[in-house]
Amino acid sequence: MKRKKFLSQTTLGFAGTLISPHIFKNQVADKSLLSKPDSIIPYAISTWNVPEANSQAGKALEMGINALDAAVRGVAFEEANVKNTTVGKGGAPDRDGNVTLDACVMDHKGNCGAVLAVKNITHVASLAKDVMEKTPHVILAGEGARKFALEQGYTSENLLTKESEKAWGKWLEKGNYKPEINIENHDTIGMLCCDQNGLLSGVCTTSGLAYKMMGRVGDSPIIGSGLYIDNAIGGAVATGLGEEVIKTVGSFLIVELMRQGLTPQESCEEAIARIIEKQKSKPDFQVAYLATNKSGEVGAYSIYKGFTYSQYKNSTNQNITSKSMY
Ligand code: SD4
Repeated sequence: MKRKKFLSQTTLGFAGTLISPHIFKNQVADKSLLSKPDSIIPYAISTWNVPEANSQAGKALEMGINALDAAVRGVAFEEANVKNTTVGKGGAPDRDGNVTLDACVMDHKGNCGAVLAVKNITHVASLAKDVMEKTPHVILAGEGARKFALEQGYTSENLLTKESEKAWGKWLEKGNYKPEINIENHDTIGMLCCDQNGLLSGVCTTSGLAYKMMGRVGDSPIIGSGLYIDNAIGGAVATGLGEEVIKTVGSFLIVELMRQGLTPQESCEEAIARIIEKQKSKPDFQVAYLATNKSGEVGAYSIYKGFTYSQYKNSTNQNITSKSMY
């Protein structure tokens, strides 16, 4: 659907919400979205080319593991992969040399958990799940999250590898900080899983932007920004410059657009358009979205080309190139 046409159509919808909060509820009452199809093919999709992580999640789903556990299991592979400098152990440090990790999870019931700026703990997605399941809270940050992890039996580790320390030392020679358009193979992992019961859950895990200011937290652990799930509708995840995702509450926006009837692809494109329309000139940053709906359709879109996503379905993992605005 063309953006102009979409906007004119939804104006009525937005006005409608003010008068009647039930207007979208009625749209969700579309039986095809709510009823359980006869045969459900489980699938896992992840931002970037992460074949091992995505396949591990996909295989877990095929074994009958639920969507949330499968996603946490899948991303754990990259969290432990020291060659991946954007997630988990081996993640790039902040400008003061601290590796701090962010993660969140959300399940099909709308339960969620998150940890922000955690030091010394590798498996922060699992820790976010523990926050969700074992505390009365949604978010634990910094030292409190680390302390909780140790109480739960997580191992304290030095997350700064020799390689990332060396790269940080090189960065310090100039110390110029500018978020770079990312066309790497690896980055923040946002993973969405649909299990054999047709239930959706998601996870987002990252070390955030390389050489960020100490204490900086991006979109990845913020429910609604880096990840959002509504099991009646679908789910979305984000990667790229978190500040821009937060300003437009990107993942929540995508799920709400799908609720109004847009496909995952149209919703991702509209969410990117919302970011771009606020820019005075062509942006010098990258943002990418990945989304799925209850029919199993998948959409992906980024500002600049270079974004790919992994999809595991029917025992096959593929790396798929996303469409982009530029
Ligand atoms: C952040 N969104 O901390 C993350 C980083 C990222 O691709 O996804 N980079 O802003």
